[in-house]
Amino acid sequence: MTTHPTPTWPDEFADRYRAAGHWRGETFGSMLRDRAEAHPDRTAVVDPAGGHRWSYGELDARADRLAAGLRSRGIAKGDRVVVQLPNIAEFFEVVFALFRIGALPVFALPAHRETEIRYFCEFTEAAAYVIAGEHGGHDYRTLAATVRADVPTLRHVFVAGPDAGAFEALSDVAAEHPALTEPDDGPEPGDLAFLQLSGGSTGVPKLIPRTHDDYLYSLRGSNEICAVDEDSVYLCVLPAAHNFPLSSPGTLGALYAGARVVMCPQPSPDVAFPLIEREGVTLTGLVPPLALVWTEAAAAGTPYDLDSLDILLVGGAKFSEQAARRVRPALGCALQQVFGMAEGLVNYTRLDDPEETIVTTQGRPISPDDEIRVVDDADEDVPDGEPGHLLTRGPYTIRGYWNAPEHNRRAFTEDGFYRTGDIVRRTETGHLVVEGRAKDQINRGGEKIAAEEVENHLLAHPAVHDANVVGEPDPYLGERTCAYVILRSGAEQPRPVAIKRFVRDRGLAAYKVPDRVEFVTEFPQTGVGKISKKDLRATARTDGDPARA
Ligand code: OOB
Repeated sequence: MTTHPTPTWPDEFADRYRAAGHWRGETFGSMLRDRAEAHPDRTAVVDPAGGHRWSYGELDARADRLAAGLRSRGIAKGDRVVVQLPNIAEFFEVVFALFRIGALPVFALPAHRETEIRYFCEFTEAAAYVIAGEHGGHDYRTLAATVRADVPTLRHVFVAGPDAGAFEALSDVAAEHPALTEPDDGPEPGDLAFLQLSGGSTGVPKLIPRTHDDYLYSLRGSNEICAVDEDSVYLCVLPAAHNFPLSSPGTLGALYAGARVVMCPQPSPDVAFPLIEREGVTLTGLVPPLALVWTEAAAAGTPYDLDSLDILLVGGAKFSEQAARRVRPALGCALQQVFGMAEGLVNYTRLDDPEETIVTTQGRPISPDDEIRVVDDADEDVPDGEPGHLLTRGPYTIRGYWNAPEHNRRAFTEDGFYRTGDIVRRTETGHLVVEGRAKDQINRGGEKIAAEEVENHLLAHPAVHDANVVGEPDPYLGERTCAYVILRSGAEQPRPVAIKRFVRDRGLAAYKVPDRVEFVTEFPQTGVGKISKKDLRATARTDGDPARA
């Protein structure tokens, strides 16, 4: 496979971002070392499921030992390593070890299955895959065995936790080797630190190359906006690898500040509320459906003391104004809306914004150097207050996806603005209100689903002639998926559940399996004869909502 050079910031921009003090020449490796030297005994990570409580000194030493072990297994600077771990302490041991040697974590989610993992491993020519043996009733070792047999570059599978099966336990990799205290050829601040996943709107997810310099700047900015300092305690409720809990301000923001991270093994109030009380959690981040559940649980009365909680961040999908208004009365904490994307740009409502702004907007950018354009279909700027496509460019927004030159020509303007695919309106205070989406994606309670990816799987079914996947409103998730399917002539109509099972059995993450399958004989068309997803969505709305049917 040819690997194309990773698009990066032109020199004039890089110089400007350095001169402004945004990029400070730090790496994640040096950041952890500095914190560990400054306060070795402070608690860095609490993992209630694994019974771990690691200080900064211990996390730093573990990262060193594992880095040395990984090197001895041939993992080198620039190598890609697919990391698929649940919310456990080892997540940080692994990613900081990789950061230290300059190998790039590829951040898979625990929900991903064979199809996604195989693709990440193949496409990035990954050298290793890191898993937790079993988690949430799923055996990742079985998946690893299949993928390893098929992907020749994949030399290692490392397993966090007690039973590595046929593979090597992380603890064995780390134990045998003297610590790698002074990596001589570690990464430079401008080098790539990791590859994040895009929510995507195409057949396969795109990979997002983030550098040490750019990501650390977004952490510093986020910490300032969310008032994170060394006394903060961040509860990681969402899957740790996702950009929101990772960096907004997230676990890495907390570690940057020398604060404490508590890994929440499950997002339900039953599990999270006692942890908030026990650890004195001060802030956390949730997607809207979970924020609703927490608000309801707290409003109904909880035996746990949630007094320590200062801030609830809600983002990943649109949070309705009504729901936003209920947060403070129920949970007794401030709300910050976050509208971010793994590609870069993150907007927050500010703690001192008026209540109306906090409940009706999705915030404003982190940086004065985040450039925002709101444009019409011809890329002409629209006036403030009018909806348009959001384009953005700035000190922590990528200039292109990893190894995707053709897609990059569509996803970025010639002068380097990222086409977010979001429809927004800018208020006169510079806050953004998300009005909708132009990209062919479903946002299922914060989990992004590229319609085309699911359509391709549906098309593989022998009875399916054509398929279109659209979002329809859901009171809890915001949106759920509906697959409209035209059968081949003469094919017997399968049961919807059989179609769903077919998609699941193709090894896809469960959240991508359509919530509803409708059989139709034709798709609505636009004036020029293209399929009109807009009209399909309108159908979905009426079908899906009994009140309107
Ligand atoms: C976050 O990142 P991604 O990469 O999973 O998804 C980005 C997309 C945005 O382009 C937008 O379509 C949607 O998710 N989105 C929102 C939103 N926050 C994200 N739509 C409406 N309202 C919001 N508050 O989702 C992400 C990354 C960092 C921080 C927070 C979220």
